[in-house]
Amino acid sequence: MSEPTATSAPAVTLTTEFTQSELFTEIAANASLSASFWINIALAGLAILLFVYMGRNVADSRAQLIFVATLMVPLVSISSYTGLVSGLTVSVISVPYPGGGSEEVLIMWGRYLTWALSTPMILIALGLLAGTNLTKLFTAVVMDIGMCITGLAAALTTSSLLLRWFWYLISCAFFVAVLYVLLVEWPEDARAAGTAEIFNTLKTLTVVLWLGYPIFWALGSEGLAILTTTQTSWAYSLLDVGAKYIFAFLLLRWVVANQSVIGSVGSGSLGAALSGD
Ligand code: RET
Repeated sequence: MSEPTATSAPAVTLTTEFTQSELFTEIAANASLSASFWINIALAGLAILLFVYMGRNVADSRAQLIFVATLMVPLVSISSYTGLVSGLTVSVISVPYPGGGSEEVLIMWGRYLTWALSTPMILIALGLLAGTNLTKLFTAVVMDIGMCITGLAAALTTSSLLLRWFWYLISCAFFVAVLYVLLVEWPEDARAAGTAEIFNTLKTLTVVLWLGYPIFWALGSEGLAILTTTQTSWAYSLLDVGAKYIFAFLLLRWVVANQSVIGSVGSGSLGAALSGD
């Protein structure tokens, strides 16, 4: 019997009856799939230590809030990837084929669930940086949670191929609302707040990388199956490196160096709420 190689599919035939320990063994046997998880556990761990160190002298309350929100990103990430690597948040499901029939596919549904926690943190940090008001922040966050939960529904629907893609479209509609706030509303707020330069850099990084997620969903094992499960997992893992750790590092480095700017941001309702007046 041949050993599984870095890119090979698991040697055992997948079934929806797999227990958590069988899923764990299956993942561990696929070196490349495991590496796509472990690399993020390691990076998230390093990011947590680095960000706690970087934030040790931050005194301004808005800057502190940006730090806490941003620190939550690797904290959620390390939990998310631990769930995946342990087999807790993955399942084998029977995905329907276009022409009838179905195929057993390993679904990493824990990703979508934990995005519902990590992506709002990214948006809260960006919104605070832009000096947004509560209405726009609320809009971005709830639309984003809607996107993640309906993305989870798309991944888990087995009854009908059409409905899988209908969920996908609903998720995309939520995503459009998030993109609107990021691309239209917050750049204006950031200009008024004097944080336009860093905001625009982070906005571009965020928009470009976030667009990668629905693209890889469509191309990946949960969508058109042009990519294998392992390739899809690597695509998400690499997008995560940029969208979480690089994003967070750039943001926090700027916040530490510009606490006085952050402190003076926020004439909107959120600013008033934060400063307690
Ligand atoms: C899905 C599939 C359905 C359609 C859309 C999606 C978008 C996902 C995005 C995820 C971003 C994740 C990040 C995680 C960091 O922790 C759910 C893939 C629109 C944009 C940045």
